[in-house]
Amino acid sequence: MTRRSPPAGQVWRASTHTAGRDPPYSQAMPNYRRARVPGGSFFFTVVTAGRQRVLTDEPVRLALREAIQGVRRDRPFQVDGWVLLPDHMHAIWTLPASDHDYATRWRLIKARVTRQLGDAYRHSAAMTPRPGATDPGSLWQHRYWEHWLRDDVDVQRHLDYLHFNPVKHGLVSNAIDWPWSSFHRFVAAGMYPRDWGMA
Ligand code: NI
Repeated sequence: MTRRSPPAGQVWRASTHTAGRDPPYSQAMPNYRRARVPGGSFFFTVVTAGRQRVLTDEPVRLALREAIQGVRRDRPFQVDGWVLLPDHMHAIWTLPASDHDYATRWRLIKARVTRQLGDAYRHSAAMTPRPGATDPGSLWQHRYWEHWLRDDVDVQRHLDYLHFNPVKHGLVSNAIDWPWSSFHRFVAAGMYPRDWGMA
């Protein structure tokens, strides 16, 4: 089963910005095929407050995983790809048909993570208080970037971008060497060769 596009004429929120430029390499694209729910797919970039490099800390990773699981129970969505970098993350989600409320999902996920980490991170510079706010602030930048993926080719292009990201940011020289990435799941499924995405 291949991915279906949203119904003709359906209006999705236009993207404000995307980091999805063509990756700087010319290897063959993997064959991206999987069962997909018939909703819209989106690419996201979410950044920590003050670009603090805390996202790959174990407590943050665990809080994030728990938050996603918790939010998905009430508001399902499919995670197609994910990469955690120290100060930001990229994700590709597919939402159920006729549901494009990713904004609520992200708001809940971000709030859960911030709340969960309160004790550990509350007094750290990682949480930037909002001006005039009485709460301890958020672990996250308020704004994030989203981009609707119009078809399989677009999804695949953004998966490549996402999986190449640790190399792009100079953290590793091979995609396979970055532990916090859905790349490993794709390699296991035979969708990328192990040596894909070398600097
Ligand atoms: Ni990035």
